[in-house]
Amino acid sequence: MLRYFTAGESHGPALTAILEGIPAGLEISPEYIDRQLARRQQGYGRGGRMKIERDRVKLLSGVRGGLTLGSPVTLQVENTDWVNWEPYMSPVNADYEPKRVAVPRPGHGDLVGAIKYGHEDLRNVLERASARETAARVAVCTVARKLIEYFGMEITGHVVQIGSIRAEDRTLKEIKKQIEKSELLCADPLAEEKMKKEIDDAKEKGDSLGGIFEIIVTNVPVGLGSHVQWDRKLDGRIAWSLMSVQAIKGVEIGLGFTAATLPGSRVHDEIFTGTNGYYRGSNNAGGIEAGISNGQNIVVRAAMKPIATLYSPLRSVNLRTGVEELAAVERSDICAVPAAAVVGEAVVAFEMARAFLEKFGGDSIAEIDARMKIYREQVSHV
Ligand code: EPS
Repeated sequence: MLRYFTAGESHGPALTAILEGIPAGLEISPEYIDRQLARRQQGYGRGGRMKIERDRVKLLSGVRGGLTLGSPVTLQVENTDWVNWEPYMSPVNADYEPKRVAVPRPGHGDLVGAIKYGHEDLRNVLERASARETAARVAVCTVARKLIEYFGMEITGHVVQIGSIRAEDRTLKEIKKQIEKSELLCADPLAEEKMKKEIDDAKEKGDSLGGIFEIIVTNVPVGLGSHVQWDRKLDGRIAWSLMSVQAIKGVEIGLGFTAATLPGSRVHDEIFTGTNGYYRGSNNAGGIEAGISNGQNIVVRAAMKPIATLYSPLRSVNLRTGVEELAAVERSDICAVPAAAVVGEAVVAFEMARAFLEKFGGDSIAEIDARMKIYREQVSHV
């Protein structure tokens, strides 16, 4: 079973992740993971923290000489900002007062977390609720990404909407080419200019912006996930993994919500047969039917709400005095949708790897290679 945990506070010494169940013999390097960490830090609209950090992973266990051992992989990303926070965040002697947060930000975990865990200082919640945690997730899920890439799958994320600006549809080839040079991971340069303008306007007003990103997984084998039990359905698992990313409020697969507005004749992907076996005339299902990958590209979109920290804060209540006040202002981003798209790629890659290992699992890459070969022969005629 492939699983991971992350740990670490936003202004603590480091973020740590432990990955278990990755087979032996997978090639992995810190540089490969760092590329994804760097992508997560980018994006027009990011805040001051990204100028401080230069996220890099340290591999502390489970990898020897560039190859996984089959034992748990420990990954660590140090917080450069820790030097500025040690007096207030130290596990031993922490001075709470100078950094105390008493007025919860609507939309952040501040209030609910404080009620649930009995904290008086909201910092005890926000430090872990922070999207800084996604640096650990990108690091750990990138090992899983390497696994699915080894077996031929490829994953692409791109931004399709920011605020009210929607990008025009593009082919996957165009998307891959355009996002290389985009500050917003957006394949439509005209829309990108408008998106930047909308981010600038939000910044000026002390506001924040959300948006939508899309993840596409190509070269997916038929048969990942299963219809036989609710928690084995691949679409459900992908949706869960994306919804677990900070600020994600909606997920749709294939046509998604649009499918609800159309008759069945315009939704379902008709089946044809040709020299290479079965094929479809469309991909409205987004590559998954009955919770099982059908061999088409997996296409999934996630909606991110605007970041909860507003520089022109919303109304709230001071939990110490009980008096209504404006919410606390923590340093933050104006818009982090491109970063969320990179996190989305990572968590979807993890879920694909998990489903892949359930089907073809073995303790080593060589063992899985052999199983894949048999399966490919078995389904080659369909
Ligand atoms: C983030 C680091 C955080 C925030 C952001 C994401 O750093 P700091 O709190 O020191 O500015 O920039 O987190 C949030 C937007 C949030 O609401 O928690 C990161 O590394 O991605």
